[in-house]
Amino acid sequence: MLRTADSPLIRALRGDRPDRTPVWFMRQAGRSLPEYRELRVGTRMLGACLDPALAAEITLQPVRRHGVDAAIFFSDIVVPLRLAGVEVEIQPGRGPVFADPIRTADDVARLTAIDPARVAEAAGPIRDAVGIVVAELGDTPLIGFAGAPFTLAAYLVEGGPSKEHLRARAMMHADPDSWHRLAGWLAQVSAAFLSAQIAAGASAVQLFDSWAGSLSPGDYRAFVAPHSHAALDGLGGVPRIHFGVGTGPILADMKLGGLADAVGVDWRMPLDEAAAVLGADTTVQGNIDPALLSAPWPVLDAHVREVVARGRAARAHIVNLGHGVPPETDPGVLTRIVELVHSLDRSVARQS
Ligand code: 1CP
Repeated sequence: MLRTADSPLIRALRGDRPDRTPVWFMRQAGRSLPEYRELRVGTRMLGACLDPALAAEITLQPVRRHGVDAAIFFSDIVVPLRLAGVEVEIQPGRGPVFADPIRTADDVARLTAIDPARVAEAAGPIRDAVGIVVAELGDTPLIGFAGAPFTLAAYLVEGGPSKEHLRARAMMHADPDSWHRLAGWLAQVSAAFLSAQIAAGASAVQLFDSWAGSLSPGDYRAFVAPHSHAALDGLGGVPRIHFGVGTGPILADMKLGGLADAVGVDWRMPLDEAAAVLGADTTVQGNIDPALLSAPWPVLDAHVREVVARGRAARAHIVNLGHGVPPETDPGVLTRIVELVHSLDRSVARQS
């Protein structure tokens, strides 16, 4: 961690305004890059995640190509469940699918009887991959990640991807005891996955609660926030980023009482408004609209400049997208955004 302590990303997470505004992209690994598609031929997604040399190489590709200020570890939110022994596959073009959805109190009891320590025991390939990555990255930080309990439960309870996550939201109210047992167990599983990445050299972590925006603020506070807090607590001094989509109404809650050093903001809320809600003790991350990645460059250029300008209202800003890179994105556009963000800092420095 010392190696990366003065990097723009880690400084911004601590609340400094480094000379260069850090920029990275959610889902920068394994999406739009032709060199990724080439490497993945003949290997299933979870197989790639558990092959240390392959996962390390895919993690490093976007750093080499775009000059981003951080790597995000190539893996998936369901990998720790697989390490715990849960039967899950990632279907191309669809996403995670579970052989046995967790719907009843008995299902929850059976699942949560698995000792979360199994994740740490089975995480050898994760630690090996992280080790290879950090040795190559030098002073560029690696961000480790995990899925938040609610977003993981949205897949587990449904059995696969869903739009409104009705079954998970129903369980909270129909059987709150089972819900809390499930979410509490998922928090331990995600914490074990984060700890493995940190132990092997990750310099920061991000908790993805991608689907938290489907919850009412009352449900978020009662049924979800305490478990997300547990997933991110007890990781030592490693800085933490907390991200969700459509979280405008629960943005202040996403701070998790100050545990999150940075909160991710999607494209729906201007960053100066987000900064006013989050206050002076939280860094903002975001919020280029992924839809504009396919717009003519002058349109995207103006949008990125506006995002950076509004981000100045926060104590510090990490430039990112409001959600992941769409798979059909032209990678050259991402490189151009990195160059633009870095050049804006120099032009502001010259003026002052
Ligand atoms: O930069 C990176 O791509 C890093 C690796 C990464 C991350 C951070 C992957 C690889 N997945 C994730 C996290 C993840 N996985 C999230 C949170 C981030 C987000 O909101 O985008 C979520 C919700 C998932 C679940 C998931 N896994 C989906 C979404 C399904 C849905 O509900 O629409 C999908 C399609 C996957 C598979 C997956 N994960 C990653 C890749 C490269 C792929 C596609 C693999 C393939 O089809 O071969």
